[in-house]
Amino acid sequence: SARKFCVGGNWKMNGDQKSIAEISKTLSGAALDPNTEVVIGCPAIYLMYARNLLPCTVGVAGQNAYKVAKGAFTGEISPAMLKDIGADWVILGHSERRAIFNESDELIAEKAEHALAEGLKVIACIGETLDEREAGKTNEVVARQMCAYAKKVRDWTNVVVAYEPVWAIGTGKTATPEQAQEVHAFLRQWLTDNISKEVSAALRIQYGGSVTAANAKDLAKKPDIDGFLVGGASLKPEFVDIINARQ
Ligand code: G2H
Repeated sequence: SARKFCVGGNWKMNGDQKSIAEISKTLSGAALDPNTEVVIGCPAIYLMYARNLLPCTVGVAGQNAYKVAKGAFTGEISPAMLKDIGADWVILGHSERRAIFNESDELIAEKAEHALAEGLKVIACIGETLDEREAGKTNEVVARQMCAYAKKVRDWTNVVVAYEPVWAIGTGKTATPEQAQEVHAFLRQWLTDNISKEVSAALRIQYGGSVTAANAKDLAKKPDIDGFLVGGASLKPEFVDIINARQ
């Protein structure tokens, strides 16, 4: 497709100066597919450090950012701060932010709106829980989450959607390529029906949830899977093989 393959690493709350230097060295020394856009979500405290060590072709992302530029919000960071230190991206609405930190669809959408207004690119996460899938509510849940974003996002150019079924996250239980493609195709149709044909054709939809070097190639063959958001495996050398999954 015309959509550039886009692979995100999500280090979550992992890493230290030593391990980040090692990962950066691995990525600097590797032949990364020039047709894949790569971005790494790094703990905020190490963003500048990682930015300095990673190849300049690899983007860095915050894993969260608040919905306003500055002020009395102890413990938060803003999109303006991410931009200031050389991060071009932010991951928003990850299921861990939703489940552990009680972030609502509405708050996440407000964060996305503000991050985009500040010139950041946004990886907008969505995904159903196991209970929701077993109740047959997968499409309903991802549509609700997309609706919330759509209320606040006017221009989708700088948005990548990450579909991450919660039951597949960090569990080693990857969605099969068919299961993932089914939801990605639903999302593509949802975009056509609710946003526009143009946005539907252009918007990248990543799959996330226990992606490894072993399963990335088959997932990457599916027509509506435009990349990955990778947790555990992005901390390991196999991340290179995931970046190169389309080769
Ligand atoms: C899903 C994913 C990265 P993992 O959270 O966003 O993590 O690949 O470890 O399942």
